[in-house]
Amino acid sequence: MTQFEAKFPKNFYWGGATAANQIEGGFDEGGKGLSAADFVEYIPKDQRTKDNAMEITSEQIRKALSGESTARYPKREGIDFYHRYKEDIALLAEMGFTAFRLSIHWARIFPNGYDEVPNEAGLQFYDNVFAELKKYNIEPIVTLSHYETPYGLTDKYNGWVGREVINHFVHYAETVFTRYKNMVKYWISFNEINMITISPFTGGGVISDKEANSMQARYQGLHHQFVASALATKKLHEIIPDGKMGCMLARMSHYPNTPNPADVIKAQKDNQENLFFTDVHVRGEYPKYMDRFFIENNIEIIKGTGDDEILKQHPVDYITISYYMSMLSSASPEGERTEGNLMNSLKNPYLEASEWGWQIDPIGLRVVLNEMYDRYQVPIFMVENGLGAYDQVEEDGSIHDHYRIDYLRKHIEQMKEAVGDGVELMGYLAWGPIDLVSMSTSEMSKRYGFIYVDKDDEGNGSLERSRKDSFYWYQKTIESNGEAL
Ligand code: BGP
Repeated sequence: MTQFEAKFPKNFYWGGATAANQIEGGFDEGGKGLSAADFVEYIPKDQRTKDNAMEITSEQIRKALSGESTARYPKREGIDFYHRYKEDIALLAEMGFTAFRLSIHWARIFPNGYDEVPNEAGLQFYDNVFAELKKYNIEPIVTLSHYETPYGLTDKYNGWVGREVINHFVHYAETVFTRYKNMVKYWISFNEINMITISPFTGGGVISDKEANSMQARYQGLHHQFVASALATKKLHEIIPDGKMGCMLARMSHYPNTPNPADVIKAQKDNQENLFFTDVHVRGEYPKYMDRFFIENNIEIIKGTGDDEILKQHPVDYITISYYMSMLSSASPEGERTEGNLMNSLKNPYLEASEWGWQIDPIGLRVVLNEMYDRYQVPIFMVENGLGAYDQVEEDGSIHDHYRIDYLRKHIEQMKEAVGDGVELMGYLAWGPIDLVSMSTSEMSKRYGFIYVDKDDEGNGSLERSRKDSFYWYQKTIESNGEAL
């Protein structure tokens, strides 16, 4: 047997990924309007489980707007990237980043979402950020909406269930493509587009208790996002000829809990329901297997004239995914479940879990990359992967996050194997390269960063940045193009 050694390609992008609402702060500065993301912190902790999937009620929204309920943790200043972006980008450059994923806060550009004229101060902020990245030759990978539906669109249309939101999104996309056409080549339409079907307010600014049939609202809103993404792709190719549009899926890979065929078909169905999103984005049409799902869930997608043609004519140029864990599918309701936040699944006896119950499966990443590349034959960009963990700051200020290094090393090793298996992989962006506000907990203690930020769950702290052990490890990983792990 010939020894085969997999290697990352020379032009492989290395970096990290963030989201405006989780790093910027500048909550109401520079003309920014309210965003759905600004309300997530008002969702009580006990509502943050897979069953409730972080639903927020119209009453909770009313109390948040009236000031009756104070935020659990003010995301108002995030980690203050809005004022510290130069210092932060210099730290990313010190690690050797060649790419950095961020989102444009839609409500900075169109404060209500439906405004005609863009907010110049908002546009100027991202001019400055992209110029800073360019100084260090760091390629921006820009998400148009990272759970950041402007609240004005919720107020006016109940978010993405309103078909009018398509035009407002396309107007926003056209505005930023035009403004940043010489600065940004790689774009992503919606972060984890599957989220609107799991948590409609987070994923699409939709308040479920305002809709008669929540499942109908979720998948109708999703349809509008599919059409909006395809129309934005059309605009992108017109405005930035070498611009690339990616879709983004939280890949929730499922294994059958046992070899029992009943578990196997359940896993196949669970995987189809997840790959459905990339099927539409890449193949440009709804897959047949979803017809049954829609009938069983009383969903009837109302399409506009020409929607099918738009989807078919404007597929994405590349696929991006987040991958954190794998899950199990079982035909029977029994079985020990993990205690994790959001994605509590059956416990896989072969896997360790993070402190938040997310089951750590590096080989699963190789499985996912192989299956998706084989299914679609378009380049794939890993735009989120990482370990949320409690970090301990030692007396001397050092942070020995060997557990994070171990998690990342194992996933990078498997990615390399996937490249060896023939997968066209564009790059790897670790989630949260600098500690930021957790999406599902709205807290700081679930830390992902190579860079520590002095801020706790109550919002206390100096915001001072410091390098963890993983900072230096990742620096070497990048320098060696993934050889020195
Ligand atoms: C993904 C989101 C990111 C990020 C990540 C980690 O779903 O795209 O925004 O938050 O999850 O999740 P959490 O912050 O809840 O640990």
